[in-house]
Amino acid sequence: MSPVIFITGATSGFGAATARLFAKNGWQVVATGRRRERLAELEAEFPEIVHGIEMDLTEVASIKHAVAAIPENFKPITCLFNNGGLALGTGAIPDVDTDQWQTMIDTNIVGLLHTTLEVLPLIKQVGRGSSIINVGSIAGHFAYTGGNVYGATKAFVHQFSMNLRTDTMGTGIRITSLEPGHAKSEFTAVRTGGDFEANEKMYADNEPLLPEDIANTVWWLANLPAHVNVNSIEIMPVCQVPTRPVLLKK
Ligand code: NDP
Ligand code: 8X3
Repeated sequence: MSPVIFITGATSGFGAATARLFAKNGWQVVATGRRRERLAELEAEFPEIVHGIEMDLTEVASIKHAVAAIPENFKPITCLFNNGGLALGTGAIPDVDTDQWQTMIDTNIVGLLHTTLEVLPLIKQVGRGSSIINVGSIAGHFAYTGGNVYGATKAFVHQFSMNLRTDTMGTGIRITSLEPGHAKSEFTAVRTGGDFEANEKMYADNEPLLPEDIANTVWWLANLPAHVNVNSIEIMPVCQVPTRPVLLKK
């Protein structure tokens, strides 16, 4: 049987690129996200290999329903890619929208927690050689104006990943906090409430990471020898430096 990767946020950016890379290279893929039409595109591209399941990370019932709906031939799970997430808003406190704060917390923290809890029994069946790869961000440890709650949700992802390692000690599961910097996807369009022009502008005069760069990193992590655990990875494009990492444009 082929190894299986369960991906959150497979409808765009890092998740979609990872789904395609793994599907092309002999893995089966459970692809999740809210946008059914994009899941259908992936299924059509890789019939029998990609199985799409609609899932909303902000609804615990939706997560439980999605995991319960994984077909038998897509079990057990070898890798969980906890990638789905978002930033909303760029305002400095107190110029913020607290509904946006709540959505980021519900998606990036609560959704990731419940996905992990639900998928864990299916990963434990694989044990040695399996992995959970959680998407944090450089925003989890570099402060920038307007990064307030988004960055804090990603700091949570880092520490939760380390704590999960201790809780799952002895199971053989590897756990990584994957922390990218500036990367081109729909991230800025979502953050700005659908401004695709702002999205293009953000990446126009620089050379950001591409979703494929993240997919290649996930591939490397998931295929490391079974005794190797990379705790965390910070990955940036060459145009971004750790002393001044933020490219946010007002
Ligand atoms: P995209 O906006 O391109 O993709 C985000 C994905 O998350 C989509 O597939 C979307 O699916 C999914 N998602 C968002 N909200 C929900 C929800 N409520 N339920 C289910 N799925 C949801 O951005 P990226 O690919 O860049 O983002 C992927 C991850 O990487 C995020 O966690 C982001 O915070 C993180 N990140 C991004 C960086 C960047 O510069 N791009 C840098 C560092 C980290 P759908 O809308 O169909 O539900
Ligand atoms: C996305 C990176 O710096 O735009 O997590 O917040 S940043």
